[in-house]
Amino acid sequence: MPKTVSILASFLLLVGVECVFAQTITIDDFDSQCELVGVWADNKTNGFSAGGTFKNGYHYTSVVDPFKKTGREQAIYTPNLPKAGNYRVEVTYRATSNRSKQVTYEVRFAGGRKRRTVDQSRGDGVATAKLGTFPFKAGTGGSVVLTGDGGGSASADAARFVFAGEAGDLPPDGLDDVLDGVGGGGGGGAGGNRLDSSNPGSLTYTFPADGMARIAAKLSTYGPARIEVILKTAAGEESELMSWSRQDDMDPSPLLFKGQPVEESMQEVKPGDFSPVKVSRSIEGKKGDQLILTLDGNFGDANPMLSVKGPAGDDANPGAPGTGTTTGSAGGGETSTGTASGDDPADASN
Ligand SMILES: [Ca+2]
Repeated sequence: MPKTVSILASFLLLVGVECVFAQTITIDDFDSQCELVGVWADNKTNGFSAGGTFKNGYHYTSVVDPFKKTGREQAIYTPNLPKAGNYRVEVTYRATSNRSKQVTYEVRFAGGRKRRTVDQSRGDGVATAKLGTFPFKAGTGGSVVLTGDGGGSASADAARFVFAGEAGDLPPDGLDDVLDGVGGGGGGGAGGNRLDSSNPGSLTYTFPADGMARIAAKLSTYGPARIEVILKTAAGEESELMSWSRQDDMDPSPLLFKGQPVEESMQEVKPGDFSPVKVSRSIEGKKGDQLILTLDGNFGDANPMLSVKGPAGDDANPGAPGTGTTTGSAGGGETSTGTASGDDPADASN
């Protein structure tokens, strides 16, 4: 008997542990953890089809009275995460052809922020945008913020946070990702292979063997500033790989990589309003070749960065697991997978 009880107790303990921690936390637009800022309409008010959305409903910003949007609408999803770790973040919305092509989602995670622009006009019915996998602390410190633009309608349905492993087991950098505003706190500035506003200047990275190194750059600044990366071969030949100069936060000048402008390094958030975006590039080198990185200028409160990571197995920035190591989902953040569900023609008026 005692043995049976013991086994039963163990079983219940196991089941109990499993039940305590939900792998996926979903916040609906009608939940209290989703704060809607500005003027929002919902499908129920106007009798539109829910289009397969979570909990049978969604909100949207309308271009007509009486729910006409102000242009400053936001939906802020704040999960109460039971456990620290990496979470895959996805959002759903009701896609229709009259939606905005530029709905911004900003993921605020432990150590940084990442922004993605989603075209909500693609697809028809409920659609999902995968924003990537990010480290979060337990609790309510992280969030996803949807911001509509001044043009078309934006739609808000659910945000999902799917547990994807312990923090520290971050997947390797897989994409040229779009990372916004990694704060000094997450910078791990002690690493010798990262420059930022608290640690500007120059550093030299030497290839320990033939292989690839990965350089990430983002030139956020409020005053004149520059980034420069030079490859110096073991034979002493120098070539400029990256250069980026901006006069201030209004300067739209893009990063030059091997002399060519990298358009994606500056994102036009709104017409005439540009924002720098983190860009990563892989560089091939031979043993003994050097990369000379320089970041300097008058940044003000901005958080520029320039870093280099060595080949696999030679993480050039040990001890700073949060440093820019965010990875977009393999499908890319801007993929929206619309499912063809019964469209509501009346929706076209919102
Ligand atoms: Ca919903």
